[in-house]
Amino acid sequence: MSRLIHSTPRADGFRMPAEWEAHAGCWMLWPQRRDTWRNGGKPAQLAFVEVARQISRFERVTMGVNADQFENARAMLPSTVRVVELSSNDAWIRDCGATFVVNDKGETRGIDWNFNAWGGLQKMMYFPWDQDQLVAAKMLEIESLDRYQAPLVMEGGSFHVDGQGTLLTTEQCLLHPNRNPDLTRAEIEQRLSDYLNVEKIIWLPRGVYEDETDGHVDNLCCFARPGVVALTWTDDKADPQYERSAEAYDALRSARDARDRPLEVHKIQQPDPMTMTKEEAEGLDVVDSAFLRPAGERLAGSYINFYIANGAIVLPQFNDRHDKDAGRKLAELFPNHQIIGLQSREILLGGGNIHCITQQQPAG
Ligand code: KQY
Repeated sequence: MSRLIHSTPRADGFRMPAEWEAHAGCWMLWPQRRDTWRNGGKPAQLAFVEVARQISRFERVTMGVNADQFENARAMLPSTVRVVELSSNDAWIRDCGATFVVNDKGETRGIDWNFNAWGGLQKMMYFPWDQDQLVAAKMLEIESLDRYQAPLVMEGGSFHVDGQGTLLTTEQCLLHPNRNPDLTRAEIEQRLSDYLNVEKIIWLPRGVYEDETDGHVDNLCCFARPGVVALTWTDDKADPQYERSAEAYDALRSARDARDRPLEVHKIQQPDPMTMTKEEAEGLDVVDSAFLRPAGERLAGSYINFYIANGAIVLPQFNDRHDKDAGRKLAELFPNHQIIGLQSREILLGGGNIHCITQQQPAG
């Protein structure tokens, strides 16, 4: 049974743990929409299977699947992955799924954000998103965990926390008029603080160039531990990402966290600019009610979009000259984690990466 709780996590003594704190497991959703995933979804399904397989070596993985894909997903996924029927419109559980919070007694609850598919009808990523909106509540029903309904249009990829009271986000996303046009910055901060139990919000101006989420922070930078941040970077001043990373770097270096620590910032060189090929674009179904992805469009590739499992980092790789360097840098930042690089271009073609298709459930 999952009860709807009418107070806030902060009032009840719950907080969102950092991603590196112990997990009970990881949630994913199965990719199948033919306007997001090329060639009927098959290449993306193979990529998701590999992500699930690798994470399931370290923690339990649950894959939510629409009824018509249950048999296919069950057959493609290893038996170590739990497959449950859980309807969705697409496969971005970081964004539409529950965000988990814990208290000192080891209890876990979930936050159900108001999901509008990254900008509602203004963005028109796809329509409808009614099943995505139910994903968080269904996850919590399956786990018998109580649920907070947060009065904020937002996605899980639009913030990162250090588990010690600090939150990172971008102005480009959370202050975008297609999310919460009637709320002031101060009101948004209050809600973040009430629901995630944070004291300090560090606002970065913009996210990654051409990121269709309006600049999710989870593609730009993340905490590696309290006081330490990894940031996607390029030294190429002619690249539109340069300005964005440079302004984020300045904002991070001049900020202090909730415990008044300055932040150490590690630059992770981005992959060379990538674009969608003609063949890839032609593999997508054209649907009136969905975002069009034309050939030649820049893909928002970044190594920052990795998932921290219990004892492992599952890291995007792009067949790029920077792949190995990203792995080395992350191994330095996470000396107690095994680094597992996975080719993730098929996930990137859908508009996100490994962090966007996963959601950790803390051990509580
Ligand atoms: O980056 C993410 N968190 C999700 C990207 C979703 C894009 C929708 N096509």
